[in-house]
Amino acid sequence: MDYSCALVMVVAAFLCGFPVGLCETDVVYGKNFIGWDDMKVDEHKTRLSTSTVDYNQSRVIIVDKNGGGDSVTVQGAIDMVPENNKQRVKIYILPGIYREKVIIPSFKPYISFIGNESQMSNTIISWKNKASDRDSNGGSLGTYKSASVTIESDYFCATEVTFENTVITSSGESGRQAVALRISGDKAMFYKVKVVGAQDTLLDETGSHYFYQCHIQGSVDFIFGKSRSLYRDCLIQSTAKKCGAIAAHHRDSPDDNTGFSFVNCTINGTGKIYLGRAWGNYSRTIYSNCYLDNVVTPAGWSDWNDPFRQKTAVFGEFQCWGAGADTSGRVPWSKKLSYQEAKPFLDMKFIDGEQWLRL
Ligand SMILES: *[C@@H]1O[C@H](CO)[C@@H](O)[C@H](O)[C@H]1NC(C)=O
Ligand SMILES: *[C@@H]1O[C@H](CO)[C@@H](O)[C@H](O)[C@H]1NC(C)=O
Ligand SMILES: *[C@@H]1O[C@H](CO)[C@@H](O)[C@H](O)[C@H]1NC(C)=O
Ligand SMILES: *[C@@H]1O[C@H](CO)[C@@H](O)[C@H](O)[C@H]1NC(C)=O
Ligand SMILES: CC(=O)N[C@H]1CO[C@H](CO)[C@@H](O)[C@@H]1O
Repeated sequence: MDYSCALVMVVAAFLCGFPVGLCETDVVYGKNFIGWDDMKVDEHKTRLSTSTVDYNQSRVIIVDKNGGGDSVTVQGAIDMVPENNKQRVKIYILPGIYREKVIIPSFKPYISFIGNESQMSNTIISWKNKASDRDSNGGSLGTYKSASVTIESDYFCATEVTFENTVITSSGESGRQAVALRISGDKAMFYKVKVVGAQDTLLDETGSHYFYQCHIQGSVDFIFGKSRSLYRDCLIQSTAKKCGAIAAHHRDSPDDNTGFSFVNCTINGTGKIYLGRAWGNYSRTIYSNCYLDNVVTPAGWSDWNDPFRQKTAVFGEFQCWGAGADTSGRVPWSKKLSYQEAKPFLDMKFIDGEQWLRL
């Protein structure tokens, strides 16, 4: 889109107020990849001009709970994104605690959540639903709908934002599953993002996802779902009082290309936790080059009380170190991987990143 078109859009903004319609004659399809530019806004420029279009011609919507932006809520900003948008929309969230339940529907792709670089822990989207809460029909909400933030669309990315669910649970009481972030859209990247909860914190539901330099905190099954995801350079922190588990990857067939791969992550915190529990016969979780503190229980892995899964679950470790990395007490059916066996899980190829990430 050229500059004159951008001008037209600015004028349109004055004529009809927010939201700005995209320039109809010059719509280009959102690029089918995520790059660093998608996680940046030039805050200075955005502030100075009345334009809501940044230097890369993507639209910027500012969320400021104090009223200085385009919306005081995050959901308000999402509501301004046109349905079936063809271009990236950057939602720049100023520091503050946004107490709201947020959902990005599947027909709003190419959305970025961007927080101020130095304020990840102060830019928080927080809600407090748990699985046993009632929905509008009087039934129980269930785990999936407990999410504080739900992303159903593709090509989502986020940086410098905290996703939180404040429900507290002491080791797995029923009905207290409380998701902070649920991602079911395909091709998503999370960079320097924090996800905070207790039981069932991060529902990494479906699709291919990249978590880079993120901080994920919880107690029981706090990363769970059916996705194919790479977690690189992340801090995975247990808040379990006694026992808990990090990953509950769900896979029912040996042909599924899904799995959770943790590479160069730090695993620490409190309690004694499993690296993973087998949800479904073919659950797949791999830890490579990770620092495992003594929070990891010596047995390492759980078959979820279904011994049959011991034959088919794919649970492996490659070159991990730290007090929790001693594999001598591990369940005999987990694997110590060779480099060749670990290789497919070590980089972005595992999530077909070469097709949709340009980093
Ligand atoms: C981010 O926050 C810092 C500290 O409050 C502030 O100085 C800065 O202007 C903000 N914006 C950007 C783009 O860094
Ligand atoms: C591993 O992660 C640490 C910190 O998270 C980072 O400083 C380091 O560069 C990473 N190493 C590799 C080989 O990626
Ligand atoms: C876990 O590791 C992080 C990052 O290295 C560190 O800041 C934190 O203090 C550690 N927490 C515990 C409980 O060891
Ligand atoms: C898992 O394996 C068991 C034992 O073969 C089988 O009975 C069960 O149907 C399998 N579950 C699924 C979901 O395929
Ligand atoms: C895709 C694209 O146009 N990226 C540009 C965004 O703006 C920065 C700063 O002007 C450029 O360096 C990028 O090349």
